[in-house]
Parts: sequence; C-alpha cells; structure tokens
Amino acid sequence: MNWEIFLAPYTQAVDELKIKLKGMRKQFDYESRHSPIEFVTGRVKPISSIIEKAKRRGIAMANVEEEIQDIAGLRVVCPFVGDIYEVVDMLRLRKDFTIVEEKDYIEKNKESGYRSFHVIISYPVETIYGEKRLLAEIQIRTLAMNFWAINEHSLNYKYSGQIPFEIKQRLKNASEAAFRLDEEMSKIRQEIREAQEVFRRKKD
Ligand code: 0O2
Repeated sequence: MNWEIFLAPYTQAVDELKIKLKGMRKQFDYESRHSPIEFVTGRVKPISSIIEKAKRRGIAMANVEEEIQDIAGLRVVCPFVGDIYEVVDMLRLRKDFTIVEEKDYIEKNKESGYRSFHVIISYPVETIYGEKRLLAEIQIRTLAMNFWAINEHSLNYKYSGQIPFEIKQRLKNASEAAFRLDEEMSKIRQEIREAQEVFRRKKD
C-alpha cells in the first residue's frame, strides 16, 4: 500500500471541509449572530491508527476505504447541546456532500460515558483522474463533551485501551458531571448569550 497516494484525497477532503465548516462560523460572525460553532478542527487518521483499527476489527486492507469511516475526521465544538442539533440541521441542508449515517451518542451515550453526535458523509474530492467519493466523519459535541473525550482518549492511549476499573468509574462519574454541566448551562443559555452580546458591543 502506498500510503502517501492513498491518503492524499483524505488530506484534501479534510482541508476543504475545515474551510467550509469554519466558513459557517464566520458567516454567523459577519451577521453578528450568535454562532452555534465555537471551533472546528480536522485531522487525517495517522497510518498506525488505521492499521491498528483494521486489525482490531478484522478489516482487510483492501476494504479499509469502505469500512473505516473516520480516516478523514472533522470536529465541530459547540457551546450548548442545542447548538449541536442546529449544526446537524445545517449539515442536512448542504448540497456539497451526502449524509450516509447519523450516530447520536448524546441521546444514548456509549458504555464508556462518551457523548457526541457523529455524521458520516460521502464527500466528493476532485482528483486529476476525476471525482472520487470518500467517507468522512464529522463529530459534533459541546465543550464539556470535548473536554471529557480528549482526557478519556489520552487515558485510553496510556493504558492501551485497558483503563483500570477505578479510573473507568471516575470517568463515568466525570461524564455524568459533564452531562449536568451541559444541562445547567443550557438552562442559563439566554443569559449567557445576552452577556456575550453586551461584551461584543462594548468591544466594537
Ligand atoms: P481516534 O483515535 O479518535 O481516531 P462502530 O462500529 O460504529 O461502533 P466506529 O466505526 O469506531 O465504531 O465509530 P464510532 O464508535 O462512532 O467511533 C468513531 C470515533 O469516535 C472514534 O475513533 C473516536 O474518535 C470517537 N469515539 C468513539 N467512542 C469513543 C469513546 O468511548 N471515547 C472517546 N474518547 N472517543 C470515542 P477511533 O478510531 O476509535 O479513535
């Protein structure tokens, strides 16, 4: 497998999608409207992670393209839970890609305590040989969900996926705390927005 050639369209897709999703945030700013997007990041999955995931799932290298949906990964981080569904609605309206699957790990979180909304898209990349459609995963989550997920991810890496029981329990507690934080913040969302608006006007 020539990884450089294989990953090139994924790199292009991530670069393009980062610009497009950041563009959504900018448009809210230009129109002085509250943005449901706090920030956007993107990455191409490292080769070692692709190989590791394929081995773990028993996926043949020839099927990696169809079976590993997050080689191109985008993350949209939002202030409030309600913003996530606003972003999902905007993604559903777009004509530059098609949604092939939606996974709502907010309604029903994962066993680990992970919460996030995943949208899997089929994205057309223009190559020198014509259009190539590939899968990309857009993870949409709040700041609190993101804080939890990046810490849990580091621990998973540290313990090679075998996090000790006690730490797992603490992570579950932390996930519940993050859930409550999101709930409380949502309840005072309007107050927070108005405060930000006053702050923005003063700055202008
Ligand atoms: P990395 O290192 O982030 O790239 P499925 O067959 O649908 O159950 P699949 O295809 O892995 O499983 O999709 P899923 O479960 O939606 O997960 C895709 C990505 O979501 C993961 O990629 C993580 O980025 C994130 N994710 C899912 N579950 C967890 C979790 O419990 N904790 C954290 N921190 N992130 C999670 P990778 O390849 O697993 O990891």
